[in-house]
Amino acid sequence: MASKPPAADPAQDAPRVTGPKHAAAGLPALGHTLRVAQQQMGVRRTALTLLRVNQKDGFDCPGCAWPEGDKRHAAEFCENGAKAVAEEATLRRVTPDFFAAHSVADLAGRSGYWLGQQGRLTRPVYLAEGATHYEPIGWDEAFDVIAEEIHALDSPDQAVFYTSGRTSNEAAFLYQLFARELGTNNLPDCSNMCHESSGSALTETIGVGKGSVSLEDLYRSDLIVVAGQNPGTNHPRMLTALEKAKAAGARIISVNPLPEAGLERFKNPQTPKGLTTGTALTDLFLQIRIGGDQALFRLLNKLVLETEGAVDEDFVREHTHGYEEFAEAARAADWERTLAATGLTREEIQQALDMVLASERTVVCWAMGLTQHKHSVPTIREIVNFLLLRGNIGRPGAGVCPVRGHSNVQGDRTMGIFERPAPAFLDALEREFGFAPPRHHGLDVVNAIRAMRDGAAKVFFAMGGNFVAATPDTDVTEKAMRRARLTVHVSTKLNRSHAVTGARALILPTLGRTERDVQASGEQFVTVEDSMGMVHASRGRLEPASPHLLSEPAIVCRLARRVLGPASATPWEEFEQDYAAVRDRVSRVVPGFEDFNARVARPGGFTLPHAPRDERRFPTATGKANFTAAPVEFPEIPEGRLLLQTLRSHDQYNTTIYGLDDRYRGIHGGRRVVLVHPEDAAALGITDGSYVDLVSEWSDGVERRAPGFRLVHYPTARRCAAAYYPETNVLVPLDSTADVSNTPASKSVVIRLEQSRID
Ligand SMILES: Nc1nc2c(c(=O)[nH]1)N[C@H]1C(S)=C(S)[C@@H](COP(=O)(O)OP(=O)(O)OC[C@H]3O[C@@H](n4cnc5c(=O)[nH]c(N)nc54)[C@H](O)[C@@H]3O)O[C@H]1N2
Ligand SMILES: Nc1nc2c(c(=O)[nH]1)N[C@H]1C(S)=C(S)[C@@H](COP(=O)(O)OP(=O)(O)OC[C@H]3O[C@@H](n4cnc5c(=O)[nH]c(N)nc54)[C@H](O)[C@@H]3O)O[C@H]1N2
Ligand SMILES: [Mo]
Repeated sequence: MASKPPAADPAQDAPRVTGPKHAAAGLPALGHTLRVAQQQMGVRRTALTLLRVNQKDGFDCPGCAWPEGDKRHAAEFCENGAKAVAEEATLRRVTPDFFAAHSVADLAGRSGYWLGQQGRLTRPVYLAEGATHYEPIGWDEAFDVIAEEIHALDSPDQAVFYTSGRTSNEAAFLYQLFARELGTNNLPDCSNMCHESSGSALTETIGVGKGSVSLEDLYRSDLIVVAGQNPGTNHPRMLTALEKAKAAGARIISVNPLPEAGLERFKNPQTPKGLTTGTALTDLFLQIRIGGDQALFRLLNKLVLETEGAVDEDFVREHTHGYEEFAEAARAADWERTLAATGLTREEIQQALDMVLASERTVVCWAMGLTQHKHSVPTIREIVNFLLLRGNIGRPGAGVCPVRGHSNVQGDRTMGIFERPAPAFLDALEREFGFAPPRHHGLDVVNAIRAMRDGAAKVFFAMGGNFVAATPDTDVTEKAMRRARLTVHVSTKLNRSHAVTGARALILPTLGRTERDVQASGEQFVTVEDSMGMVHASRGRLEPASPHLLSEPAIVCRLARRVLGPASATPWEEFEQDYAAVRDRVSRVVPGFEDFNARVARPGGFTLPHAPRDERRFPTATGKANFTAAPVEFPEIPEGRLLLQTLRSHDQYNTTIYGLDDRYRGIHGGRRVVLVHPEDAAALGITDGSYVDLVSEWSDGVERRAPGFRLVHYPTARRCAAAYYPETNVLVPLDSTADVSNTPASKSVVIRLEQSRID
């Protein structure tokens, strides 16, 4: 059956489809970068700004958390980093006139793309109770509004303090300090939706919830497995590292339901070869069914166990715990069940095994393709089993590499942005600041939504991000948000969360990474931590988008002074004036930051300690690296249904939409597409180019529907489908989360397709 686009197509999309590409980057990417950047920033600003990205005296790219090498190129940025910079350094401005012209209801009817295109926020604005429009407000008055609502709460636990992962270490440290002095651990963050599953699995098994490899380790490895990650779009600089690793002899297995162009072939624009053929990256592509990874690694583990001499017995004996129980579970792994779970063939798994056995030094990299399923935590634990078996942790060229998303999401967690802080961290805070921090756990993202939905949380404060668009179950979440007494967003750009408000609302505009930050003691810098535990300084040089902006640290300090009043012994004023004073405190509270100010002054910064990597010491409950033996799970896909993953296009940064193309997947001019295997589409009786509604099926029986998606034939794994987030978040049930980590299972959504109604 064929159908036309529905009349009320929500995004007015008209996607054109040209089919997937087989290589990423190269000259087209460079041209694209400059065009996008110049549209936002003009030619001169583009040149000045892009040359400072990721330089030792420049600012940290607000794109992803991939680290920089020690030797920097003049152009140490990628196409998508440049887009992130352009988005922030744009010359477009949202002024008070804009808010006078557009009511909140009007803003709520606009697309995320349109909102983002309006430019940088320039003034604090306030939506009074019952008002239809935001109006300018002074900073002091804005803090008065917040203080009034917080003081009216029955308990500090009725307030929620969200963080997105761009916030600097300094701002994050101050922010958690403020929340805890107030008396709550309600510090949900984007990590709850992102790598929480990795953190949960790694903390339990190796004792540190972070990756254990450096760039050097990648270059020294024999085998790199890239599972559930699309670096060509989301971590483009990683392709340079993979290329270098290959040149040094590494082989690459990619495990993905989609053939991602960047992993197939990389055309590095900074090398002569890159301008012609480029480098083939993947040696073996395992086109896995969504959610089949735990089964795959379990079977590989069985096969390793059955191979004479393949297990690193010395390592296992000396450094691990739980081997026998794990080995028993692994030996029971079943070929037929694994083939069903993965959709792979015996030959493919055998080939993978041969590569695993041939490797002395193996790294496994992963991202959202592994973390956003019900069984994500046991899946990542199984990867740890896989590495432990052959002694691949704490050895050069080997280890775990969860590739983090937001540029400082890892640092924010290190600074204490966590709803379940470790007692040792709270003890250190207590010693340093002389107050008793709350010990009971706070709300994560999903529980914060539940609390707002149920009226148990009444003040929502966001340090960056776009909460209503990034979180699952859009209808539920938006209703929850509207029940709040007050919603506050510290933001650089306009987004949907500003249009879905509590009874009262504030937008507090802030400096971005690219901008100069001058406080009473002079010009400041901030610090960030990348995905590999490197901490370094970031200095913006551009004039701020408006003279009315405050930095994130300044906002927290003023808010804390106003809300906590003289009862707080913390020198908030001093912290605002001089961020070095904040770093002095961090150096006494957070292990690994001793002598912070001196060490971060060195070009390139310093690396945080990581006991498993540095000394094969595993700070777990058993004092060893823990093997685990969870039952193998994989999603069941009912007859006539598909399993949907919600992912990123090449033209977006999470909920920020840069444009309507997904160049490497051959989608142009629209985002409402659903990628389906041609044979699955045929079996469902739906032709390429038809318009369908995606209807999510979940045990609560509630109908969740995303209307008007153009079906695109695509070589994805069978019975799987893919569509972009955030348009599809409406389909992800709030209660569908990963066990243990409570991360929304946004890569495992059971859907049916219904032909769209034509009005
Ligand atoms: N340009 C750009 N850069 C970004 C971002 C952005 O939006 N735009 N976002 C940043 C953030 S916050 C993050 S967390 C990262 C996200 O980086 P990614 O994790 O690369 O992001 P996704 O687009 O969600 O892609 C998920 C990948 O996993 C695959 N996958 C899905 N399900 C499965 C599965 O069950 N098994 C396996 N093996 N693979 C699966 C998908 O096909 C896809 O290739 O990127 C960061 N960098
Ligand atoms: N269905 C589905 N849902 C997902 C995902 C998925 O794969 N599928 N991925 C999840 C993941 S991995 C993540 S990390 C979350 C992302 O969730 P968030 O981090 O909440 O969302 P972003 O879209 O990154 O936030 C963008 C907004 O941040 C603000 N901003 C940008 N820079 C700054 C800054 O320097 N300071 C301040 N204060 N504000 C700034 C801008 O106003 C911008 O509109 O989404 C999650 N949601
Ligand atoms: Mo993320």
